[in-house]
Amino acid sequence: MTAATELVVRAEAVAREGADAFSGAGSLDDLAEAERQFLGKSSALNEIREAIKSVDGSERAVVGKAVSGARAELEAALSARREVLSASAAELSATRERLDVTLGGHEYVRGHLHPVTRIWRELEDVFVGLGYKVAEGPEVESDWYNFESLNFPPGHPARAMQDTLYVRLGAPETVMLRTHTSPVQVRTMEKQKPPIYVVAPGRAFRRDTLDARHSPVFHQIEGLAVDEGITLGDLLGTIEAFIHALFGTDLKARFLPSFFPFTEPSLEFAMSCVFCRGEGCTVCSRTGWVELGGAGMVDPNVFAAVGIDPEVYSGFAFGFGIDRLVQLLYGVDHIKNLWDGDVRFISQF
Ligand code: 2NL
Repeated sequence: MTAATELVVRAEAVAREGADAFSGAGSLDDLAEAERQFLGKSSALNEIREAIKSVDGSERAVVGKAVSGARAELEAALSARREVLSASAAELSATRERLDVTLGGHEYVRGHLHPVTRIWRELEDVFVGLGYKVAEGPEVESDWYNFESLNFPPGHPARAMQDTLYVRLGAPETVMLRTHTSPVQVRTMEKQKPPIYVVAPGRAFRRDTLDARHSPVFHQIEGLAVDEGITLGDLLGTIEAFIHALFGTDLKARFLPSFFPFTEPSLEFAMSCVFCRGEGCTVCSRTGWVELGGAGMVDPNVFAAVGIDPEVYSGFAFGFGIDRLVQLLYGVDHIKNLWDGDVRFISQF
């Protein structure tokens, strides 16, 4: 066998071997590896082409033709196999990576405001609608703002009524957690000349033992109107207007005489029961009424304490508990349920 014939035979063998390797490749990666082996720089076919130089001139063409024939055969087999493997790879990823957008996702659980926050804001809205401003102040107060200015003289028994939580700061019993939000109104009257129409919602603190309706931390809203010619009639009308705005115009307001050091005269007010609309039910103990809070005409001593002339101005003030109102509206049997941070309870409202 001449050298040329031997090269031709080798080229044909390489073409067969390569075509088999290509059609046997199980993946595109395997195919790329086979391509390197049979068509790459250091492939057997390249070696054969290099070897042409050692063949007689007259026989080179035969070998060259065999090499390019083998190359064409290999390339055809390669591209045929590549087509098959690419198609099945695409099909595989279409099944494996399919995203079913109709499946839906994880539920997004949306929270809501605490019912006390919500009622607090609704109350603010009602009073803003009546022309009042909303005021805030410190929760730690001095004796002056919490008691003295509000006509509780030192040693007055009404101070004992308030079950004050004192703060260990300065002289004994001079710094305390505010027992009501009235200090905010006093601060407003000191800063600002009448006319004053202000509400002070906020946290207040008393040394109460926790029971179904009392918590040492509670929320109240107080209102204050100071102007020329303010009368008890304005107070009664304002309370009625707020009850109508919040609960409906079919509900009535009721007033009873009472006592507070900072108002004279003083009264307590009730409204028709929101559940039976005054007919009598278990919520209102069949009376048709629910107690709301206290109110009265600002005592002249309070005006004197803040430098407002009681001969020129008069005013009324009122206050009631926000937590109590929430308990009533939602039928919360124990106040601790509002505050022990159990979202399963709060999410009901
Ligand atoms: C209640 C009773 C009340 C006031 C609060 C007040 C404030 C000033 C002057 C006079 Cl600066 N009065 N506030 C008056 C009467 C009653 O609250 O039962 N609160 C929960």
